[in-house]
Amino acid sequence: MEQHKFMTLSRHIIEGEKMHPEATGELSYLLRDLSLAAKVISLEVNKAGLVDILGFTGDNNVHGEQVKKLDMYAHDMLIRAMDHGGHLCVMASEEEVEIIHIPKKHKVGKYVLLFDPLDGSSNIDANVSIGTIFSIYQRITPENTPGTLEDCLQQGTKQVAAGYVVYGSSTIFVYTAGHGTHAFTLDPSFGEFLLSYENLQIPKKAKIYSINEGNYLYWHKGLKKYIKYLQEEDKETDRPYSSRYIGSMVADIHRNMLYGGIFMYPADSRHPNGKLRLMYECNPMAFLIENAGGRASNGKQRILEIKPEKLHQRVPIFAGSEEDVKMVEKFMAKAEKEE
Ligand code: AHM
Ligand code: MG
Repeated sequence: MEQHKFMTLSRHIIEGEKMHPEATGELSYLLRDLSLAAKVISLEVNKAGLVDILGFTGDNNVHGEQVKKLDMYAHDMLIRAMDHGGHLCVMASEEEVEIIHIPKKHKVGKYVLLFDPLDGSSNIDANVSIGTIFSIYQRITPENTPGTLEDCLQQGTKQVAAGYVVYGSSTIFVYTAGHGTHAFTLDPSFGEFLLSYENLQIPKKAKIYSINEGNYLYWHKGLKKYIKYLQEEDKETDRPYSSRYIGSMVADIHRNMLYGGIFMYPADSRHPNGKLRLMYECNPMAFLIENAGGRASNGKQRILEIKPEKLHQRVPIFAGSEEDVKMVEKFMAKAEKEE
């Protein structure tokens, strides 16, 4: 049996930076701090059924949705873990309307951090996997000044690193610093993330589709045709596909990373921009997926090339196995031509 390399997340990050002589090591510190926050959040998520933390805070978040206590816990924990390292100049969270400044008493650095502290939180009560998603950029404003909204509103192609943490049957930290996408599993007994998949490669084509079919009535004509196509029988193209939808983006995308497949949160007649947020969910996932050989688009354009206009902007997303994503794009373009 092949022996796995015994490699911790921190060592992997440091070794990755060593291959780039221009690197200052700061990104390693940032990722290390993020992994610490992930461990603390993971502990709390695992305790959620035991302590009185379930239920609503009663507040609404910036999108008008009810916020659960654990979302706010994760949001606060990330800020506490990240605001004093001296590497960040500004942050933004899906749970806060405005950008988050680094307190004046701390040094500001050259990086920008955007995060969704606990995605899929409507699943907490049912013990379904949820996750943290993050995205890191270099600042574009002058050094040693407070970071601004302009630093946060950068195109996805400018990301220097991105990742997610799945809190599931085990806790898994997946990251890319632009050279492959790697996954690490938390060993709860000694609290280290250990390498479980180096250089994840999403199969070019798979037979799983993932979408909320309850919205069928409101979909684009091309999308309706595409889903029907996936359900037809055809041995040559290995159809019908299987449908798998957890309703927790991190878990759905993580499954795609391992088995391949296509994840979709499209625009529809009720939600012209879809549901998921460009800066906190789609850009980091697109960066991870492309680094694993997959594809992510809004149906017409690469997610990473969308010019951000607003911090909390939503975009449609089709992401996963390259050939599957290309196929849905084709169906939608064809239907548009026919209109
Ligand atoms: P959230 O940020 O409020 O948790 O919402 C995001 C989640 C994603 O994890 C998931 O893909 C999607 O919402 C599911 O939405 P729906 O219930 O409309 O299918
Ligand atoms: Mg979210």
